[in-house]
Amino acid sequence: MFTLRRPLVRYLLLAVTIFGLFGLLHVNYDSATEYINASGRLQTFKRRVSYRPGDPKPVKACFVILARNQDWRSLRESIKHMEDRFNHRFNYPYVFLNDQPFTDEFKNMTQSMTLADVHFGQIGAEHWSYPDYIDQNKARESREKMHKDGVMYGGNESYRHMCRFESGLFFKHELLQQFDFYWRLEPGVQYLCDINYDPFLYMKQRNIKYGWAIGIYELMNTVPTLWDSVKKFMATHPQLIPEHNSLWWVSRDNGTTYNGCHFWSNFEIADLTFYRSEQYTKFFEFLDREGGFFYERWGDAPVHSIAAALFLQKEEVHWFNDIGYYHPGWQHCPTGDVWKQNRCTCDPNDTDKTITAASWGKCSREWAMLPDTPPEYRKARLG
Ligand SMILES: Nc1nc2c(ncn2[C@@H]2O[C@H](COP(=O)(O)OP(=O)(O)OP(=O)(O)O)[C@@H](O)[C@H]2O)c(=O)[nH]1
Ligand SMILES: *[C@@H]1O[C@H](CO)[C@@H](O)[C@H](O)[C@H]1NC(C)=O
Ligand SMILES: *[C@@H]1O[C@H](CO)[C@@H](O)[C@H](O)[C@H]1NC(C)=O
Ligand SMILES: *[C@@H]1O[C@H](CO)[C@@H](O)[C@H](O)[C@H]1NC(C)=O
Ligand SMILES: *[C@@H]1O[C@H](CO)[C@@H](O)[C@H](O)[C@H]1NC(C)=O
Ligand SMILES: *[C@@H]1O[C@H](CO)[C@@H](O)[C@H](O)[C@H]1NC(C)=O
Ligand SMILES: [Mg+2]
Repeated sequence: MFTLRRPLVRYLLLAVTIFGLFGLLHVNYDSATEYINASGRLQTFKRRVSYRPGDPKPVKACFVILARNQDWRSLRESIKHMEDRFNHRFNYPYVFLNDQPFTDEFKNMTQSMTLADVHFGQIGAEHWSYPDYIDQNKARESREKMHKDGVMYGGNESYRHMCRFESGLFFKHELLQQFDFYWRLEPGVQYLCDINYDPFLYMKQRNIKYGWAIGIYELMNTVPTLWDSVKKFMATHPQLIPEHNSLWWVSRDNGTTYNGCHFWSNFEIADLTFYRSEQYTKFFEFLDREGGFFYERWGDAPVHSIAAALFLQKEEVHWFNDIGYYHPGWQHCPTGDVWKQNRCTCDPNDTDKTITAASWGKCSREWAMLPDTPPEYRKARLG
């Protein structure tokens, strides 16, 4: 009798201990779900209560960080902001990518900033090198000329591989295959307001493919012939372009010229099915063949943005107007009740920093003027 009960007691104790540990973790994270609301009162965040190890996430999503080993210091700043303002409640994993192997120092110094899962991946040479049809002498000469002409990053070779990778290749990395959505994070950025809900879920539920915070003009001397190539693509692939798209935002003359507007892709939340689509794949392959990633200095921001304008309807693109965000150069800062409620620390009236308060923010402001898609043409389920 006695010998029979003993193991049972042991198992019970073990079970109680394990559940107790989970319970402790649960309580710890739970306490972080309180926030000060607009009336200055402590309120409990009710949407997603807390994280426990092993909990399924509502969306298969991650942060993607392209970085060099020496970037760990400024990345700690970015991750700290992301965790404090958002991710300590949601624990979405981080995927770090690099064309070089990550050092132990980089891994330690970034991993220790979050409780979420982290993955470190190296980019294969085939995604960070010259396609065989690129004339590397011509590419070098054009870098020298652009450098002489004072084009920003005009003489920079690695910057071009970075832009090409971010334009059409990052989502092909093996580590990203398990994810449906991603949020791009860069070194040295700041999140300036609390984010009390899940932007991934917000997008998924509304069939939104692309989310942005800052819209801005491009330096046109980095993309002198990009629009010529886009026009060639439009002419040769009309079947890929829906009738009611967002073209107006990037071209006010029905496709004749590019006005330079683009979403500043250092902040970007996207449904990866957009990038993995036949439309986007053909678009990137076409542009890659045109050579402008190397003979000019095409950025991933105008490439993503023009694709969104061509292939997506207004309702499939979302301005996260409520997310306060700073990348060196500019910030987006919400106003009014959102500013108060989300405990923003930025100044929306600072015309030197806040994009919508400055003349360079015309692109952001004009997004609201883009006509709604007529209901009978809408692809998006709004809800
Ligand atoms: N692994 C790797 N990452 C890079 C390289 N160049 C840039 N990156 C990353 O690519 C992203 C964009 O590069 P940035 O240097 O931030 O370019 P930018 O945002 O246009 O310009 P600034 O932030 O103003 O310098 C960042 O996440 C960088 O860490 C590179 O050569 N190798
Ligand atoms: C703030 O929270 C209190 C409870 O702590 C609640 O009574 C009040 O309605 C909330 N105010 C707003 C604006 O949400
Ligand atoms: C990184 O962390 C590991 C494990 O904790 C440790 O052994 C190693 O010395 C650390 N390396 C650096 C460069 O910090
Ligand atoms: C190239 O651009 C990167 C930014 O992506 C910068 O950190 C680096 O110093 C530049 N290199 C040169 C040689 O200008
Ligand atoms: C815009 O351009 C398209 C294709 O070039 C053409 O079919 C359409 O009629 C034009 N619309 C207007 C308003 O000019
Ligand atoms: C910005 O300016 C407006 C108009 O002057 C003012 O009402 C508002 O309080 C200011 N916002 C902040 C956060 O300072
Ligand atoms: Mg940057």
